[in-house]
Amino acid sequence: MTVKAKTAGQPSFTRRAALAGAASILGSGAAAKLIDRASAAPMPDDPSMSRSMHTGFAEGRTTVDPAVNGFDPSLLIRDFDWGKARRLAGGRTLRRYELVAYDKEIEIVPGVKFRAWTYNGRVPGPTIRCREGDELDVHFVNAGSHPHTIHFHGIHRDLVDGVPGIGRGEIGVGEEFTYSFTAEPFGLHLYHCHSAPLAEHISKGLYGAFIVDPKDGRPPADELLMMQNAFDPNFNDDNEVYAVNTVAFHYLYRPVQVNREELVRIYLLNIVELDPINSFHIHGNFFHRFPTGTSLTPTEYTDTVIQGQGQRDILELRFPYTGQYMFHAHKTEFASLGWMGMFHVVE
Ligand SMILES: [Cu+2]
Repeated sequence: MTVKAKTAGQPSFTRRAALAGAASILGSGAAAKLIDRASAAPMPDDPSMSRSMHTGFAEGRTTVDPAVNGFDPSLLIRDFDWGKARRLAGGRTLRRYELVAYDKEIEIVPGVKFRAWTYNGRVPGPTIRCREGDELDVHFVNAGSHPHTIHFHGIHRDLVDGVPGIGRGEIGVGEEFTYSFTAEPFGLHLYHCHSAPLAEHISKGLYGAFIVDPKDGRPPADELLMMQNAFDPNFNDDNEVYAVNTVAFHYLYRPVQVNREELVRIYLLNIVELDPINSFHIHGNFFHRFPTGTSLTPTEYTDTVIQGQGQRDILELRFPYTGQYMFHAHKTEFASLGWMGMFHVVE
């Protein structure tokens, strides 16, 4: 079913109702039960699990079938787009990326559809990856229903800033444009549409991560992209569904498998509209925090990080023990509404 504003014969879907439905996950030790169950044997489609989870959502399914959306959060989390690379005279690297904006209905929790605006049919859009000093050509085609842009965070000329009225400005429906600039500074950045109204163009799904590696790279690690996002499927200016990488509770049922003692590097961003802050908390562990990823020296050793909209951090950690470790917003309401996942640490 597609959730809309209250219509005849269709129950209204409000944040309060969603929260009441999902409350059992955090209340009465349900979360602990889930951990016990998961450590016994990961059985993500266990019907008893789905009952506790989806009161108010679709019965009988725990995760969204990746075939429905055409993207799978379990793969997207490790999917980095290095573009098509070519060595230029003088030794620099030119990378070319293809981004196409189009409208697409996606499922954000079983039974809840959302009419998204996407880059390349996925939310978040491709994770654009390059090295400091690379020359980038981002070829953008607007196959959507509204004028859009791509606004990159980073250092570049105003002409390619992707805001209305400056340089090429908005790219009309059916039009295309190539954003060309040098990748700087190194760090973890964002890109998103900057058309007006901005909150709508962002919250509909037009955003992605932009990672600029330092010239000499970072230490080898198992790297994970976590875009904290949220959705307002009934368009009442209040989010009802929260997630990392779009599908609520996805990583609770499909834990992120990592190896004990291997370095894990999390690229963490917050793009949530309509709420002033978001947060990430890990169980049974601490991480080193590199704000915006613009320094190779961490500023903090902690287990919780708070982010405003547009803020991002690189987190590095190793799990000393095998087992199941939750990660979730330490904003309990967001966790209850979908922003919750699990690491499965194996030997
Ligand atoms: Cu847009």
